[in-house]
Amino acid sequence: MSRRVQRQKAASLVVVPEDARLEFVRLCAKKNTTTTTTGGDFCVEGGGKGFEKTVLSSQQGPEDFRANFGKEKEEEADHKKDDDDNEREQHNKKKTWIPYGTAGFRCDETAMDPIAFRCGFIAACVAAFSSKSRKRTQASGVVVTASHNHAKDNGVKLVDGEGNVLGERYERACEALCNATTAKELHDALDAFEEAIVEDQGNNVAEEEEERMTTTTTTTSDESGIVVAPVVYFGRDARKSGARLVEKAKEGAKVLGNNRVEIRDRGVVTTPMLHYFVYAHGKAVEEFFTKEEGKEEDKCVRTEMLRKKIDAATHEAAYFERAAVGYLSLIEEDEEEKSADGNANTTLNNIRKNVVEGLRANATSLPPLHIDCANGVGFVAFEKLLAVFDAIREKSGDRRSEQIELVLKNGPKDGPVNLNCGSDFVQKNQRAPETATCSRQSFVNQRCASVDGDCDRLVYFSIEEEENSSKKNFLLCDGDKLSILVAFFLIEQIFLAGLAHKISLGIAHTAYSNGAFTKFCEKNGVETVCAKTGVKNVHKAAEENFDIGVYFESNGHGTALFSKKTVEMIEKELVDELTRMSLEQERNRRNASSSKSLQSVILTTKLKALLTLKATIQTINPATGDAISSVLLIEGILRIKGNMPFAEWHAMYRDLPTKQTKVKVKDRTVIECFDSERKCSKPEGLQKRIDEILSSVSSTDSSKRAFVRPSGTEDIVRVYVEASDAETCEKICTKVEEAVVEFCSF
Ligand code: NG1
Ligand code: ZN
Repeated sequence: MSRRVQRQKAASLVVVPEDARLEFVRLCAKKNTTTTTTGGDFCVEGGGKGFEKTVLSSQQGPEDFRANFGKEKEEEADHKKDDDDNEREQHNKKKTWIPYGTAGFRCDETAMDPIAFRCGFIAACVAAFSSKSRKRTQASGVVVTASHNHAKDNGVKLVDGEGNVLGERYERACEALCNATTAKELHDALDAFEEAIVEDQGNNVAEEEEERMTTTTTTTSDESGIVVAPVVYFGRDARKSGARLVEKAKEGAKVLGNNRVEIRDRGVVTTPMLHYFVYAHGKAVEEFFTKEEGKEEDKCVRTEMLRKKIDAATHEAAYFERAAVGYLSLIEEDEEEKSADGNANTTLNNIRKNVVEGLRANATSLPPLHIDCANGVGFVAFEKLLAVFDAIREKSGDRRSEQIELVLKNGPKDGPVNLNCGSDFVQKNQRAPETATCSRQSFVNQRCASVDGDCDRLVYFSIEEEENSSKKNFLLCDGDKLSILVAFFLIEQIFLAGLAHKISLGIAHTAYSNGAFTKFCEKNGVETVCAKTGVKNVHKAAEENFDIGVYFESNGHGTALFSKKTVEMIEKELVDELTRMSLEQERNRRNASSSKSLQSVILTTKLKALLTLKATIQTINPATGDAISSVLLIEGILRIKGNMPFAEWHAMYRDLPTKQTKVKVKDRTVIECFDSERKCSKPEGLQKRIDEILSSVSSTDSSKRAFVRPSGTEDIVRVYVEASDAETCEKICTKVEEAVVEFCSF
């Protein structure tokens, strides 16, 4: 049966129009040996060029890369088509396969063009077809970035209609699509991709049905006749190859046809900003229909209104304003608190102090925060944020924005992205950045933070120089400590808001979290769940397990997720509380009572906590972990905690010494893991060896642990060790590295 007949038979699975499908396959199959010239040109015979090539090309130029690539093909041609050949073919394919890794596709930038082209097409299809629902977003996103990787790499992260990372449902199909080397493989991969879309549509429709049962609105976009084309948002970090790859991706999207999808290129932006635009697009559409905006107008006027609304919501000004205003509301001081210290305030403060064993603070003011921006896009974005604060101050005279002083260091002009700087460097090496324009010394005795190349990770650090000595102590507040600070703060606010019994709050983390962190959470009654590495996994764990799920990977990638139900509950409580308070005030006035009752003080505490929770929600990027919004949230919390000094935050618990290294092996995928990647099942014998190493080195150390896993973003195996002293860590690490080399060399 021909493919066309098969497709017609399974008509319900036909999603991508036949004309676009054929054009896409034609462009992918167009032979061209270069990967850096036009659109979707792709050497079908060659297939994708993955990490094997990455290693070659990161040491050699693209020309050598192509020369080697050609050589491989010649060698292949010399072999007969026998069983050995087949095996070899499989092996070669595996070698050049670019996996859908921990965060999308990533490899040497010279090999990214065909991937970018195909991802553009994928994103266009997701925007156009993955949703049938009126309130759904009909948008998607493509971010060209390789995050913390070195400057020679680049990659693509795909964003779904809700502003999240494109779901697991699509991963295998995307991987097959981006690695297909023949027309048949492309068609098969497209079929699988269509199946994923149909599954998605089914889910969306079911969800909408459920929602319809519980709401009274009946208008649909079909009934209103308003049609706004689906949009794909494009953005890139500050890498040189970014502009070229965005163009490739846009070409891929255009294959679907201008009438089916619109393209909006947002230029150089952080990854979380692009996620936010897609999220905000969806929210704008949802709000427009739910509130029946412009109901009395005709269809054309309403269409224009919707377009404008989407445009305003998805511009960077909207993103920065939301975060800045959120921060200013967060640090808003209670007018009463600032004024007299009458009975009411004393009682209020006592309640604040005593109700939970909260975080103490004793500093008088917070020194400026020096931010290492990894020579990346974060620098540009933070500059824009500061400009928004300036504008607010100028326009409204709001001096609260002076309460954030950021000293920006290491921008895109200061050197190659992530080279000896950035959060990955700082966290993994436990040392301050050192770049051509910014010495390590310039961070000494300062309050410091570091973000990564695409500005979705954040760690805080400080280097204290001992008086009369050249000895410097490096102190790191990594993702674990960000989680603790945020979670404890929110627990306190929920308690003060009287919602502790209604809202579950916990922390999701990965195997890389320090043992001291998990112990500290346990001791303080904070629930935790361990998920597989990668923000998509931790995000899911946080979402599934808690009403408010705080998550940060140890490398500082994370956020706090508030479920829809929780946000609604907080908003409703706030309205109720304001109503109760005005009634109370009215009663007080009538009773001509000059001093407030204890009851009204408790109400004030509750109201303040609810307002703080609302401001927190606004400060946080609702779509994904975001270093900019995390800086604002942390700075806000530290200020609310009475300008908590870094050392006090750092001293909440003492990290166990750890060691993280990378081992280069022939094929890292031979390692398979389980138990949230804390153990490995393959290659056979490796786990047993790790266990033996652990029990042979320092048998009395009960805190020691070690695990290995293949990286999803680099062509290496990661080794992680922790123990109660650095020397033991070192010993275990060397032995585990040797075991990895031994077990993975065949
Ligand atoms: P891999 O390369 O799979 O370990 C790294 C990080 C992840 C996540 C991704 C995405 C470590 C140990 N791993 O993944 O946590 O951030 O990059 O950027 O930091
Ligand atoms: Zn990143």
